[in-house]
Amino acid sequence: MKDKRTERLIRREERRQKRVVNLIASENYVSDDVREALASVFTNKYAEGYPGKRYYGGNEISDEVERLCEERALKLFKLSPKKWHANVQPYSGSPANFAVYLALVPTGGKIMGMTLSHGGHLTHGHGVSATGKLWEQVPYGVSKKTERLDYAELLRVAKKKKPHLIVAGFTAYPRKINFKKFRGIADAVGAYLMVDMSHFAGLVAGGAYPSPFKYADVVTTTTHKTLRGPRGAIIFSRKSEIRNPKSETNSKRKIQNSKVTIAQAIDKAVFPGLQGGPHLNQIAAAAVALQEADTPAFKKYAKQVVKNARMLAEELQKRGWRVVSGGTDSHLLLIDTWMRGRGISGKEASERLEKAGIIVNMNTIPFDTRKPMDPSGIRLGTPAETTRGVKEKDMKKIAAKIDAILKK
Ligand code: DSN
Repeated sequence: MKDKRTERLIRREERRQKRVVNLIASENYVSDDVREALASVFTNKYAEGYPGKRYYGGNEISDEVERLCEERALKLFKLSPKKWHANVQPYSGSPANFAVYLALVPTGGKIMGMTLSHGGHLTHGHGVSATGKLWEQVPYGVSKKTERLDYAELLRVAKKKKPHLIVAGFTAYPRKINFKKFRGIADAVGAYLMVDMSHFAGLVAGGAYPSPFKYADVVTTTTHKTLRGPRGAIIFSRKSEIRNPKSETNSKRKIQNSKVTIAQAIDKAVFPGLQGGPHLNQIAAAAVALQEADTPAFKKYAKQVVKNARMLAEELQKRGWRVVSGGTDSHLLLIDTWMRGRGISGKEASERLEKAGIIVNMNTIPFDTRKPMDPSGIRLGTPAETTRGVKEKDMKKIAAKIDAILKK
């Protein structure tokens, strides 16, 4: 590289990534092939529009790569192209979620999403996000007693507030989600069901977590977490007609006419609604990752991710740490490091761990009494270390190390 300064930073980051134990639940290490596609000449090309309908010339190969990515996305999750469409253009998870609301929820309409401090995401309608400014969030959380979803309470909230769209799928909820129950709640109030599977998409692909596709109208996912691809996102949407806007209440803006399908409305919302030209290099890299995920080796990987997370949770529990909800069914766990003042704050815990080469993020726990910038817990995840070949026996050692570092 001619630019030595940037090259040095890249090399330093490469060394840092190799040196540390990475327990950030949303990170992973992509293959050389994914990186090759990401750094390919597709980065030079503009391709506003969709395959076959572009605003620029020279897109015959771009069309092929985007179609390939769409096909592989549907195939990986066993979706019929007659019923489902995959839009592979979203730059990342936030614009993907935003585009869905733009397509399906009238401005000022209601999005029922999990509150951030219980494990939701900013783009599930949080007040500081544009999704909470253009739309109104109907927040829900976990039960105080079980720290798990309480579906009866969710139904009560939905009936009272009548949201236009309900979001299931979280960033810090370690348990399985009952998508069938979410469907029932959405149907009871005539809402769309959107599942944001960004965190656990790779586990769904690998058969290690329930699939939301039977129940959801729309499924969004980033491609860079458990799915182990480049940064980016995909929106899967049904080819069924969008609901009749006449039935919409509390809306300041009517949405599309009822002959439009959910998939068409979402395509329009992504481009030209929200984004410009797609990042074709990112799409090419996602195509590579989707094929990698469609292999027996990836299935094994996904199952190992969950086994590793379970082992980490059990070992930390044995050593006296409180694991939120009592354990995990997925790739992540939340540790209550504060333990009502008997332990240390999440910030101190993450700083101590980082000094010892273990990278985690501080995290609020449900009903946290502390502030988000210095919360009561940390979030741990196993996707990245599992990619490096870590197994349960290694997790036992990592748990022992974490325990020793966090003890007062
Ligand atoms: N920032 C991601 C996470 O860490 O969960 C979500 O977008």
